[in-house]
Amino acid sequence: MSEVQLKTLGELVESREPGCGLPGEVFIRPDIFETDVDIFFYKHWIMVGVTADVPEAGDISVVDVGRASVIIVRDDDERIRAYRNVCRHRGARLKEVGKSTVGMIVCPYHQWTYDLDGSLHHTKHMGKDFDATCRNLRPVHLKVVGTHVFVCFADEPPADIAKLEETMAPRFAPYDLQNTKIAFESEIVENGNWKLVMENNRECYHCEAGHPELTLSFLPESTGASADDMDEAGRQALDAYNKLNADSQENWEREGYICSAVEELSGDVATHFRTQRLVIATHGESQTMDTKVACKKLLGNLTRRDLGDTHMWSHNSWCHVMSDHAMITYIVPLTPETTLVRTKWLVHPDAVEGVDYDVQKLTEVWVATNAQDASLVAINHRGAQDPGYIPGPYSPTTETYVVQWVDWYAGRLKAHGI
Ligand code: 3BY
Ligand code: FES
Ligand code: FE
Repeated sequence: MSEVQLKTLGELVESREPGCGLPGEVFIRPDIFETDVDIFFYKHWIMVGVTADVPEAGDISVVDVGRASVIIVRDDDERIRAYRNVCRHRGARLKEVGKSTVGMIVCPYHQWTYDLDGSLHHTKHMGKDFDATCRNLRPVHLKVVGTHVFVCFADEPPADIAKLEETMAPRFAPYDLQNTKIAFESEIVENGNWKLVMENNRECYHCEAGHPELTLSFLPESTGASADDMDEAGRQALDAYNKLNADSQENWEREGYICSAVEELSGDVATHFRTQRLVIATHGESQTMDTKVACKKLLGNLTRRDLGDTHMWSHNSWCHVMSDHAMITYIVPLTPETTLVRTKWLVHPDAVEGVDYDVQKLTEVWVATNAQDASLVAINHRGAQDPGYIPGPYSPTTETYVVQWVDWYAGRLKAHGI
């Protein structure tokens, strides 16, 4: 009996037609999933939370990523640290996924006890020669950018996160994002491979039909449609949009709010990101149903409501930061066919629910958008598994960031010898 030889991931990625999607196999094969997690989630910087997950000393947030798990903790000096969630005795998981508050980290198995700075503080029965100083929790590399918590499990994390840090720090600064609270968070398990979740996020081809709430705050012409595809009215609207954007950006820049697009999306860079400040439609304030702020108390010490939308993409996250709130999402692959999508809505820490903001109004656009994307990802995943699927061409105008996303994926595989 002859065995069917499976193509390698490298071969499958290379086999794609120029300008077309990846073959369906890369979205379900367990061996490819393992490789993806190993390269894209263990060897690159990934976003795993926000500083408001651990607002006080002793607060802990645990996030599982593949077989790895990270404990994010705010220590007694208010510093945020990250450790492998593995006991230095016989490896028991120290803390379950989610948030808790502790004085020390105590292993549930034989009660080895660690300080919040990771040092092994107390053990029983280990003999007088036991050197506790060699058994501290293993640190995980951590960077806080704005409020985003990035970690990297690799021994030597990619150094090019410096570009993301230096780009984003001054853009996020006016919002004082470390001084925020979580007004609401949501967790969705999407029925699709993580790469399809990311592809979906990198295009707005589906927005007009798929996101009636989100598009209220998007100028339709901002979604990447090309003038070639428009009628005269469309072209006029595009010109008006371009002018509004240019005028707003000039005005914002004059006041020190950085607007320009920065993209580090090529396969040569390990830390993939994009940012830009964009105009919000109609009232220009926030991604809400009426495009006005959902929270009366603005972030930081802001007084202007019309600061547009500063977005940032990384390879496992996206966010929209506006004058009154920030909406921040990150993803974690769970299985080849499922992906966890976590979203947090941040507001000023002194904002009072029911007085300054209403959770429903604050969240309705992105709650709806996330649910819509979940079903789009699910049908994409299912159809791409059909033996009859032949990947078709991406739009050269509205899907250029998907093309770049797939090229980045291919480039990083190559960089890791795949
Ligand atoms: O983050 C965004 O705005 C995503 C949602 C849908 C399309 N898009 C660019
Ligand atoms: Fe943690 Fe034994 S495994 S104390
Ligand atoms: Fe979408």
